[in-house]
Amino acid sequence: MISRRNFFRTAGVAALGVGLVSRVGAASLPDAVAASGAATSPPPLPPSGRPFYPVVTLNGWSLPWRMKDGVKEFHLVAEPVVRELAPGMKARLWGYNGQSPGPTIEVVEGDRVRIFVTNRLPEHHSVHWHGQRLPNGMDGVSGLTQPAIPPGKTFVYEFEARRAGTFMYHPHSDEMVQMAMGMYGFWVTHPKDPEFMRVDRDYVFLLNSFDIEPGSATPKVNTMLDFNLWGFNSRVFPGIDSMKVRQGDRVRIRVGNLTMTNHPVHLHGHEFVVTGTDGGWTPPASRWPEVSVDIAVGQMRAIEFDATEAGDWALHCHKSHHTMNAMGHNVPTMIGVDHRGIAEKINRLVPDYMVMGDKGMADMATMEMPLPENTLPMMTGDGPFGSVEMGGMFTVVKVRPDQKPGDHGDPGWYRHPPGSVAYEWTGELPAHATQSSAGGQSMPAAAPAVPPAARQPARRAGHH
Ligand SMILES: [Cu+2]
Repeated sequence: MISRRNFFRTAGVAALGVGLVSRVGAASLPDAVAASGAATSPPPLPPSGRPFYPVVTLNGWSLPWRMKDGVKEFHLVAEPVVRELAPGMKARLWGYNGQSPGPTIEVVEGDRVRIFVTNRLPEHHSVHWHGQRLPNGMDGVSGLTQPAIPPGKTFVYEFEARRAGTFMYHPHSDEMVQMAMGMYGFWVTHPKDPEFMRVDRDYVFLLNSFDIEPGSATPKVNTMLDFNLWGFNSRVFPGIDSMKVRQGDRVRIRVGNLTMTNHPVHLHGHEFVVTGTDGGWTPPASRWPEVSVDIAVGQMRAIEFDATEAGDWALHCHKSHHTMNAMGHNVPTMIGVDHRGIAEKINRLVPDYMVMGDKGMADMATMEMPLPENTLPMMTGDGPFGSVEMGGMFTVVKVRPDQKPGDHGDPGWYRHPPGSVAYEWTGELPAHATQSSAGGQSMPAAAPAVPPAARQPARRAGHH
């Protein structure tokens, strides 16, 4: 069993000295523990209370609690935070206990739970416990079920975790702004019987999105759909940790969506079933095999599969714009356009203007681009065979025969058995395979002759 002290050390967390104003008095408040980084913390076994198998929060951690007179007490602190989205880019967000998203709260069905919420934001706040059965006055909708928590104040929520399942928490107070700034977290109520629906690996993460102008660090909170950074738990590829799995493990991945659009989450190499929603476990007769599951706004889906196939398997949103990092969506399509002459003319006005994209956009993953400070290439990430040409909502499930039970260490890239990797054909080719079907046919090109970037000298290369 991991001790509380050891847990703090492994999780890289430190106690915060918080100036608290509360009618219960500072002496009776639980520690406000804060995480200092974006590492995935190994799951601590519960040091007190009823037993459960903890979840692993991708690039996140679970909030420690204390037991007081049979009540499980947590302390959430709503506050401005700095979150590294991926190496090379930090964002000024709002979150809980040092990070966005906030820490995962783990309790057991039937637990009496008390959550102290301290508001260190510059504006008022409240926390809604999405999906839970609880007294109406604990539902956290400011104005409707409680007065908003003013800056500097601490409110107390208390209820019984009546139903096992996966829930989210998020503000219900200036909600659009506070969620656009990164405020949300996961809540897992484990079943009373730890063996019920037992799995070997149990991951949780939230889908999220930000609109951060390259060169700046604060999200634009009024953006409705045109986000430029798509993440798992406020990280973007290549900043998202991989999931490490032993071959044959039963794996559960719980994914919540608190963005402004749906995300079809796709797993390679395996079929899965949806075993849970935020409404509870799905009845077994309602499950069918899938390789993608569309997660609508405000929904959670728990998927489960037997990781029978060894390898490095991609797990990503299937909207291809969501596996890109910051880029301009008003870049014209230049495929098939000969713009060498245009580039010469533009270079007389903008000396370092670069034309690209006439053969596709894959060169953007590897070219040395003049990027502003504090932003990320549109697609990147080195794999064992070259650039992965991805960004955003993308990670890898690493299935290995020799990964030890409970070991979340990185085994490195998969070593493919000889003869099991796609290879180059070196034999003869039939004639129709050596010439383009479109060859010799005159068709108009898709793009305007002069890209808009040429009219915006400050935005070099039209790539942001
Ligand atoms: Cu998506």
